[in-house]
Amino acid sequence: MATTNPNYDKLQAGYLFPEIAKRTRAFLAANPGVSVMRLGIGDTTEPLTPSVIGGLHRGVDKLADVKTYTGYGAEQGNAGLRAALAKRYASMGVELEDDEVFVSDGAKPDSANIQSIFGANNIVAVQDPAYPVYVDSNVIAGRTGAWNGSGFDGLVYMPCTAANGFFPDVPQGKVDLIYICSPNNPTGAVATRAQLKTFVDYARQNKAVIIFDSAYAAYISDSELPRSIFEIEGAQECAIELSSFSKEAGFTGVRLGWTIVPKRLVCEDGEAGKIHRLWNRRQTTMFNGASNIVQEGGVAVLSDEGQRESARMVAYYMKNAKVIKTGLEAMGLTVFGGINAPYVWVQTPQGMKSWDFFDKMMSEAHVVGTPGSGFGPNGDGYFRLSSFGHAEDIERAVDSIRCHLRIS
Ligand code: PL4
Repeated sequence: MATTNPNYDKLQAGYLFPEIAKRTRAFLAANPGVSVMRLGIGDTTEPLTPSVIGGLHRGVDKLADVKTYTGYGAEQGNAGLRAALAKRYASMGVELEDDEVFVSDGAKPDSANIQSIFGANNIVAVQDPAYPVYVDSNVIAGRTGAWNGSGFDGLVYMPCTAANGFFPDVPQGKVDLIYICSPNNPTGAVATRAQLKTFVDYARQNKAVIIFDSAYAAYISDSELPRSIFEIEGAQECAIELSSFSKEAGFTGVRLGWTIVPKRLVCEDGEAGKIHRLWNRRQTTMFNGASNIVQEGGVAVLSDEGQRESARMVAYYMKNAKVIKTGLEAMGLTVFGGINAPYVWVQTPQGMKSWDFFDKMMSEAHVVGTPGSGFGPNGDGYFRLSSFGHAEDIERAVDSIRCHLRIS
């Protein structure tokens, strides 16, 4: 008799983003003729750049010719793309071997799958609030107890609040896996070198592993801020980095990312090289490689011209972030993020619950955002607005908030 994985029963309601889509559909059904402005999901809207289109075309053309046709590629990614990614890290002062780079179909699947190479009894620490995949994948894997009304038993929540600048202190006790996202989704905070060093020191002392999500690294404009955890000395002994072409180059639908697993990485029962071997084993067993066409697009993103074009795309979205941030601040709202990150983290007025503010924003301003509580207990009382959108739509949404949202 087959049974289901009981850990799924511990998960809360629906996954956050489909839940928002469901509530938006319900609002639209109840309010015929009304249209909403979507600043909820962080999804790119601007077309791929000419270099990338050229790369994708090259990928297609190769498949049209028997001399260049390829079928299954290496599960770890094409050699050219791995080398180009390693070269990018070298330009940040990070020396990696090409085979420490694992190409994937995005940071979301890798951030969900990476936990599978670690022991079932590992204690997991997450920033609170955090991208929900880190928590849910560990709940499904059975590393937590039940939902206790405000969080999962057994999970270590590291509060990220206005008081600590949305970056946590290292855990008091011993934890084994630590998820850090910088630039942060959802708060828009970016960890400094000194802040990351506290975690690298902690992880090395405790033989813990940091899982660092740098999906928004391209949005950092302050040259003092680290774009990779490997810019911190010693991080290759204690960290894995997940990243993505999604937000840097508009690949949310194209699908391409990468994960760096250093060979020097160690943990309690894993000598240097073992974690790298396990991820290689996991990927070769359960993943058949990213699309060969898409990987050509990725190589194009990393070309000099591709990088210039991506920088313009990032600047476009960051201009939107500024419009949101300054518009809401002018209304008297307290707003964080939106400077080196594409998310604006809004404190709800009068301490409203996030979902109540979601309803209010939708019904009064017709703007969809993401309730902070969907990212964890410390997200309650906050609301995330995404700067991914056409500039005119973002301006329309901010105008609507200014004209219609009643905040006093
Ligand atoms: C909606 C910190 C967005 N359905 O595109 P990927 O898989 O390379 O990267 C996904 C990802 C990875 N890491 C972080 C992210 O914030 C994201 C994307 N998050 C958001 O609005 O928070 C899109 C969400 C998508 C999802 O569930 O990821």
